[in-house]
Amino acid sequence: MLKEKVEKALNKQIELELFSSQLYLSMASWAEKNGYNGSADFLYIHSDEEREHMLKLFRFVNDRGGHAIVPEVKQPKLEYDSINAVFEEILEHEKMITSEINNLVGVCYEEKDFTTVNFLQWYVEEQVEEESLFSNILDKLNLLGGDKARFYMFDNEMGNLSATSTDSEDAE
Ligand code: OFO
Repeated sequence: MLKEKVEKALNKQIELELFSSQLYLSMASWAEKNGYNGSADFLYIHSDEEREHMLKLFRFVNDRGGHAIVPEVKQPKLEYDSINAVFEEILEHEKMITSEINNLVGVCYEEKDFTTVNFLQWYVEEQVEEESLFSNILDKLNLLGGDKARFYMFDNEMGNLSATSTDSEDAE
C-alpha cells in the first residue's frame, strides 16, 4: 500500500509527464507548420514516449493500491521563434523533470518506500539519457549558423533519428 505522501508525489509526476507529452506535441505541430518535417516526426514520437512514461507511473500507483489521477489538460506554448528555441526549451524542461524525479526519489527515501525507489530507477536513468540526447542536438544546432542547407540536413537527420526510439528500454 502506498503512503499518502508518496502517492501524492507520484500523481504530481504523472501530471508532469503528461504535460511533457502535450508540450512536445505542440512543438511537433509548430515544427510541421514551419517546414521542419523531420524534427516534427521526432517530436511526435517523443510526445508518445512521454505518454508512455506517464502510463507506467499511472499503472504503478494503482497496482500499489493508490489512486492514479488523470490531470487537467494545461495548454502548452503554441509558438516558437526558431527550431533552436524549441530544442533549448526541451533541454530546460528535461532538466526540470530530472530535478522533480530526484525530489520524488527523496520523498520515497524519507517514507522508507524502497519498492518505489527501485521502480523510479528507470526514470533516473532515462533522464540521464534524455538530457544528453537534447544537449547533443542543441550542440549540433548551434554549429549550423544561419546556413539553410545545413538546417535541411539537420532536419533530415532528426527524421532518421525518429525511426529509432530514444527510450533506454520500452516503458511497459
Ligand atoms: Fe522526457 O522524460 Fe519523461 O520522464
